[in-house]
Amino acid sequence: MNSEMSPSSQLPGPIEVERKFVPGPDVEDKLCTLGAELLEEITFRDSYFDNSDLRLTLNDMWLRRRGDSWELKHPPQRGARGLSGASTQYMELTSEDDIICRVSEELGVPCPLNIESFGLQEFASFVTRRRRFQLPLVEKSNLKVVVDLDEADFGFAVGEVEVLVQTKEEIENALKKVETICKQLGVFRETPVQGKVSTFLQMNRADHYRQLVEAHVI
Ligand code: V4E
Repeated sequence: MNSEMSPSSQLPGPIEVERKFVPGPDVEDKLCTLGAELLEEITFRDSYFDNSDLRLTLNDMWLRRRGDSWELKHPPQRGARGLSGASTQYMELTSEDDIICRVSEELGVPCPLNIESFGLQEFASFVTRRRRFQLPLVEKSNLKVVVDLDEADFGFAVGEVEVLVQTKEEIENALKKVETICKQLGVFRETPVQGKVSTFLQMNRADHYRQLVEAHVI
């Protein structure tokens, strides 16, 4: 039985349930009021890759190199989109073997020895300065909530409330939790807030951006 058939079996990676927001000037004060603790301040470069047909991103698959590591985000359900309402759900793969397997399946090519051998092209690259906060654990809820405040080097800032879950059954609870925290921070919006990659494409690669909008990926 594979993971598609057995919802509670171990998935190849965690599912990231997240809601983005526009960070206002008082968001750090609000985080403080909620008892959030600054976990880290980090700076990293993300470079995103696809083939010449944009096969990955048009199917809502996001392959990136963050620093020295490869990561792949894709919707937890095949054929579905990661964006639902104003929140997103993506499976995160970090094992190179798992990434090669999933990407080769999507591109319809045999598995190469390494990710570079797919011969994909970089379509976005930028540096992010991130301040990551952790909210205190609430009794009876084992959901760890993290809030990221990101500033990208192309003049764009975005925040996100994020919960990682290990099974599909936990998604519903995580969505509710993320929504509640957005309301408590005063940043809740009914409609999705655009992230860094979408904004980068809108500013620098209008045709790629248009195709993603037409495919209802962003
Ligand atoms: C999934 C996705 C993209 C890849 C980038 O994902 P994102 O979560 O925005 O990046 P980041 O740097 O915050 O990653 P983290 O450090 O949290 O792992 S680009 C577009 N998508 C799809 C998408 C969408 N359709 N709508 C929204 C609101 N976000 C993402």
